[in-house]
Amino acid sequence: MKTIADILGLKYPLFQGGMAWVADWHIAAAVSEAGGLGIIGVGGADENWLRDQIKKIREVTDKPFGVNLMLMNPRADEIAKVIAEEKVKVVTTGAGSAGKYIPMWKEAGCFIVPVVPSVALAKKMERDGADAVIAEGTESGGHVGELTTMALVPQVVDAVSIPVLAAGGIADGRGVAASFMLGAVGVQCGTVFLASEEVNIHQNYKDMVIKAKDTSTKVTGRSSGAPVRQIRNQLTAKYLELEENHASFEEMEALGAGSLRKAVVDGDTKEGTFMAGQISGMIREIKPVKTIVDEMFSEANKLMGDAGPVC
Ligand code: TUI
Repeated sequence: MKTIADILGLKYPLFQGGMAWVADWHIAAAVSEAGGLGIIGVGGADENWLRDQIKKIREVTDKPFGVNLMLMNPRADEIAKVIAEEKVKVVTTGAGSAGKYIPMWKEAGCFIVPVVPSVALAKKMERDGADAVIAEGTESGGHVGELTTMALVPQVVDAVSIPVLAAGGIADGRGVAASFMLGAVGVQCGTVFLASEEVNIHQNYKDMVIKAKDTSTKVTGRSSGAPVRQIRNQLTAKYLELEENHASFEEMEALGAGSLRKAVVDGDTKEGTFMAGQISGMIREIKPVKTIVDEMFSEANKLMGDAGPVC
């Protein structure tokens, strides 16, 4: 039977998460060159930014890559069109339901992989024509659902007939092996690439991940309906205090405005939003992407023998 890596022309069944502000062509090209699927994460950027990023990645690699559309982006319609026009090989989506774009992307020949936090959304995405789903547990960084990877992945695997990739808390061969044991055919990792040489983010962001321990991340925004996991700092303390005091949505929005840029571009350790997953505590050093990926899969293959990803 064909593996997801065979279908997409990859060495490893590994997607890189489409991290807003972080996942530009630099990290995407490095992951694709290393044998995974690099993904350009559009986040809150516009369609012109995406066109430029696609042009740049095509200049530096001929390996397959993908684009992630964050569905809360106000310019989602225009960005979805660019994805189709550029015939991007793989499209992942987050923070919403991708249904309305699927026919257009299918027409363009894209392989469509929504990120889902629940069985209900996985089933809906399958009905709407998705080619696979990524079941993402709440261990992940950024916008998260409620269920853990351990509970979510097998339930999604049982509920749909399309391939399922696992995400949330995976940063080494043990996580890959565990994902396969849960029935996943591949993994998506984000946090581990924050501690890579190639990722185009402020050094302070990388240092925050390296210094983090198991309990260093917090989820803010559960009460306002946009829960976001990030490394604890002065901003999260203020945010959680506002939430406890039932501050208005507007007050909390104002506090968070522009804070991801402050983290990624300015390295503002006090007022930036340093989105990262719970597995940050296991990540101890900055490595080249190729080393991260090769180590992850040689460890997974050792652990799993013939049941493993075989790559
Ligand atoms: O989307 C992500 N992770 C993200 S997006 C992002 S940008 C952002 N910044 C600030 C606030 C909010 C977003 C940073 N990280 N992961 C995939 C994911 N999707 N996690 C959870 C969901 C999700 C949640 C609810 C998907 C669908 C959903 O409801 C669908 C519906 O409409 O029924």
